[in-house]
Amino acid sequence: MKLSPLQIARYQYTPKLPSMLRNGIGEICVKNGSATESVADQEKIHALFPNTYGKNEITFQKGQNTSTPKKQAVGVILSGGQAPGGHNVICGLYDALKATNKDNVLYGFKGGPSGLLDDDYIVFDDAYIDQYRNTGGFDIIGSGRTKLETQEQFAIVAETCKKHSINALVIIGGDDSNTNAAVLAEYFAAQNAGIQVIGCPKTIDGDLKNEDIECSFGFDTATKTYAEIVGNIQRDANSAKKYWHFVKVMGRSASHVALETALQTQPNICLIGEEVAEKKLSLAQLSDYIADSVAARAAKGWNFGVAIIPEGIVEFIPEFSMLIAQINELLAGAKADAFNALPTWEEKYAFIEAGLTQEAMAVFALLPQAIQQQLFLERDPHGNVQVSLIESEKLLSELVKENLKKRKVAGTYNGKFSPLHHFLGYEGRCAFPSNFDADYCYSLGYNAFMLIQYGYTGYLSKVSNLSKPAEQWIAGGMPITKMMNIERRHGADKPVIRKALVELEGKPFKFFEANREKWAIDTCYVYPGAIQYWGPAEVCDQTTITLALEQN
Ligand code: FBP
Repeated sequence: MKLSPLQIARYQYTPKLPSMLRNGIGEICVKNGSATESVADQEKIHALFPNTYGKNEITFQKGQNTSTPKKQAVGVILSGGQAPGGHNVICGLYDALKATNKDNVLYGFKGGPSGLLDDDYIVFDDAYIDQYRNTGGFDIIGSGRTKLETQEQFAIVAETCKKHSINALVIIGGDDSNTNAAVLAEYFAAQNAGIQVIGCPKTIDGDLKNEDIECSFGFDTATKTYAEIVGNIQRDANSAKKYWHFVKVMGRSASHVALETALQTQPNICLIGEEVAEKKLSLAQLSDYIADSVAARAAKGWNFGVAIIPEGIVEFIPEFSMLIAQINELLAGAKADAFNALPTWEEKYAFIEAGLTQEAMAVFALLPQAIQQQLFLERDPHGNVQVSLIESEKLLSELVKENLKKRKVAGTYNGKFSPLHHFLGYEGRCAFPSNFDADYCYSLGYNAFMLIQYGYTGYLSKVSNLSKPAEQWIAGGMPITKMMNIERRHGADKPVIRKALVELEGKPFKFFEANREKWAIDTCYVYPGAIQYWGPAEVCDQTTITLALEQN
């Protein structure tokens, strides 16, 4: 494999650990915190997790290591979408495991949770691990989206572990994967299987966040990468002065990625899905809002601008959700075959018109034809519309175009509107981790091993105080059950980790809200440039603005 100069140089980077983990394995002891309770539905969660519920929060501190020496065999998986820093979690885990006892073994199960079911693994050694230090991606062992959630699957995982004498598993994943980690930990505890389970908080989406998890890893690097690109686009827009750029950014339902990218770049427009839902905004209101900015800027002679659109926006527009629900119903079961058999779009359109309510049809009729057709193309395995595939950036720019035409006729707008479209997602998920993510991830992995060494199970590797320099970070563990509540999923009550959406009362949104009016009309662009790995701390070790605002 040919290595880039940056990759070679990044191999030399030594990730920074929190001070309590810096003194060598023999000098790490446990400080017990208080017993925990789940964030809601305490009785139900307790009943579902009788063996792992209510345990104490713990932190590590400097002091004599009192853990029982024993040979450890640990398995690790990466679960879900890629996030920068995943490799460093494994490197930190490996280094702590080997520093504790060189005979300890780390198994990497390949392709995500399915690797555990298929017993598809590698055993890490120094040479293999060294190729992945401080690099982006999940290619060290691959990832996957198979869910570990049934008793049958748990029994297979127990068999796999037994076969290799594995006494602990580390699951690196998002809210669902960590929920499943807690369920698996409870299963093993109930069976007395002698297998511990530790989770690590991953996702670029930033929606695995609560009192205990200040941010999931990968959010920092991904948003800095998107902000660099949006900044570059803004500079191009401000140079050429002829395009409006509509940039959709990943992040699933939550708008954390969009908000952070906007805080870093100060675009003219950034929509926040959670606000759209709260205010029940319609497509017409959204197009009006954007067209107001286009018109106001055009009046100053600026026929250019940048709008950031969160990936999940359409789910939050009430009339759009209603339309999607009706389309799902319209094409349920065999009705989809009848629809698909119709040879022309005109016939399909008539079928749709006959099946939707007047209200839903009015929304459907508003959509550009390309988007109308998209709603009937890609369906998920349940036959539902795949909302994430809808090109909302094109939908909105089309609606704005129509809106501006009407303004032209009314004489209230006399500019030019040439939209361009972008979708930023995969560009950021495997970037070289920023120093923050390199340090945070390595610490999470190192810390995960200390939790294993001290015998904890059903815990999340927790590193906090993240807006401070790494040496002031606090390492420890939190029972995953503390983050759980009961939610309705697929028609059943399930214990799950609560997903964190953007809080409209939170400081990041408030800051954005206080400034966006000016950003919409003036040109206040900020150009963050590329992530820097060497140089002054204020350039290289900055956290996200979201984290800085949340922690003052
Ligand atoms: P996770 O929730 O698994 O971390 O994935 C995040 C994400 O990047 C979302 O932002 C995006 O909607 C989704 O993954 C894309 O999934 P895929 O990689 O399967 O295309």
